[in-house]
Amino acid sequence: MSDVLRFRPHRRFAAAGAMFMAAAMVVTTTGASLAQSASPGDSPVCAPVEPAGPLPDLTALLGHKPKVGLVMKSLANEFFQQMDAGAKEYAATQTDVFDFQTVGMKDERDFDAQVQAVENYITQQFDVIVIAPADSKAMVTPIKKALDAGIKVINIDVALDAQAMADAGIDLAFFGPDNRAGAKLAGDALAAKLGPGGKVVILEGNPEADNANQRKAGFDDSVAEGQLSLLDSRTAHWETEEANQVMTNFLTQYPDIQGVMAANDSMALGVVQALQAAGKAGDIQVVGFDNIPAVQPLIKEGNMLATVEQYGAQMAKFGIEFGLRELAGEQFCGWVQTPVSLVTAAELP
Ligand code: ALL
Repeated sequence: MSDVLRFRPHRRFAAAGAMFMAAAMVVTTTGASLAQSASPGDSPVCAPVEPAGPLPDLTALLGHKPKVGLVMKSLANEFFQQMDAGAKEYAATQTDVFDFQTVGMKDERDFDAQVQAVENYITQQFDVIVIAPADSKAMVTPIKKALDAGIKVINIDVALDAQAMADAGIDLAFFGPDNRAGAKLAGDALAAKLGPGGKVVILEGNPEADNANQRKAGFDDSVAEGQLSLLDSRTAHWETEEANQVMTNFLTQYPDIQGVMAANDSMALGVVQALQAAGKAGDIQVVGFDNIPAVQPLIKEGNMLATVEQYGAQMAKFGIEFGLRELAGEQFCGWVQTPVSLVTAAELP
């Protein structure tokens, strides 16, 4: 598994086409390597990803042992179960450095639970909140409240909306993958399998989440480049059961579907269930995103073509680590890019 993170300059400078400078490899306290590319346009307040040295004694610095809280999305989703387990495992090795708590949502649209979780961490005077926002715009307000209370907030997995942040007067770094490029890896695998003219549908994630929109854009890139024929694209809100229903309807509406691109594996599971019910599993190609344990047998048996690994547990661990460094006085900005990789039967044991 690759632990490489890439540091990209701030989006506004990246958009302006700033030149990347030489990359430097460093090793973090989690033992993973980071690649940093600095841009001449970077704001001087942006700390380099490369750690300047070991962390100071945070308990002595703050006068108390820091409290770090992780806010995730649906704990019914294996992606977040793995993130939860990985983050707790890491925190258990650092109990002398910080105290740790995690919280998730009961399902993918339980948005209020996220707002409540942030509020609770503010009330309990947490020092760091690491959060995968369920809604890129709506979560800006509670996050601003946490920042105003002096809490360091680390945005992982789903980028906050740039305009909503600008409107609120905040500018947080994003620690997460290139979702568009990741989705294109899966889409390209499907395009290669079907060839030009292949008839496909897309199942999208929650439209409120930036990563759902990025993945849709990546699938669209594969459709255009691979000259696929896109029959339809609808959201199933990241959920298995809803994807099952949407796919069942698609099969009636478009009996000649050849391939499905699902923006996460929870939805790919629902797609495969619908295909199994229709006796079409294995005949219609399915790609997903996350590499959760539940899809691996499906890929090995040929009921799914591919998925995308995005190293969720590592993402949370890096989020915690960068949060602690912010407590020690560093300030990050821009996009610290975490890795993605394609997983097919060839990559599975
Ligand atoms: C995203 C994650 C996963 C996940 C989805 C559902 O933020 O990156 O792909 O499956 O949320 O909540």
